[in-house]
Amino acid sequence: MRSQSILPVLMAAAIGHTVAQEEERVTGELGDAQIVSGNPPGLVYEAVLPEEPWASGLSMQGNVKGSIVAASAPDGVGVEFRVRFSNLPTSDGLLSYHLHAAPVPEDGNCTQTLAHLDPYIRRGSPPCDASAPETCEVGDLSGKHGLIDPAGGAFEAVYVDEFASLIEGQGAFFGNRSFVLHLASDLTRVTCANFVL
Ligand SMILES: *[C@@H]1O[C@H](CO)[C@@H](O)[C@H](O)[C@H]1NC(C)=O
Ligand SMILES: *[C@@H]1O[C@H](CO)[C@@H](O)[C@H](O)[C@H]1NC(C)=O
Ligand SMILES: [Cu+2]
Repeated sequence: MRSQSILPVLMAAAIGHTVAQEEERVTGELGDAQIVSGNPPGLVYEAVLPEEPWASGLSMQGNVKGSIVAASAPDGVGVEFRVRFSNLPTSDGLLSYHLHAAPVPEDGNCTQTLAHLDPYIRRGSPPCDASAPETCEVGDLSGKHGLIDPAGGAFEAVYVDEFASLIEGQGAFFGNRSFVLHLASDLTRVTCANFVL
């Protein structure tokens, strides 16, 4: 008897959930990001954070150290990212990081890297749904693969992003661009670096 009375409630809840998810699906003006296959085997780019802080009023003990190594995935489908940061600021909450559209200029100014790498014109708001990464900005690495909890001061992650490209000429190509590390709370740009082959 009990199960009979509860079943309609469960069904209604499930249907309501599905409808809500469909209504909220936000993707790019040019549609979902396409999975990139054919990334050339053995190709490796690296972005190493600078020694000198690009500081923006943060009370940091020296600069964040670290790098992102980006290599073609073994099967060519997407790019494998190896992310390592240390000396992270521990008093400003979570951190985010993204591939940005423009490179860092000579003077190290992270503002000049412009916005996220976003070839499908999705934009950063509302936040990316990590369970549907094809709907996210290609450059929103922490949106798709996780924010940084700086507790302990260090962070490491290894993952494949299927939508990033190491094929020159494609919109999702980032080998001539940069990444930026931000405070997740207000998007303050903490530090940034260029990818180099
Ligand atoms: C960095 O670039 C931005 C945008 O061009 C500019 O407003 C800002 O003054 C620059 N900051 C520094 C420290 O040069
Ligand atoms: C980087 O390369 C892409 C594709 O090859 C190109 O469209 C873009 O303009 C380049 N960006 C910069 C900042 O050089
Ligand atoms: Cu960013």
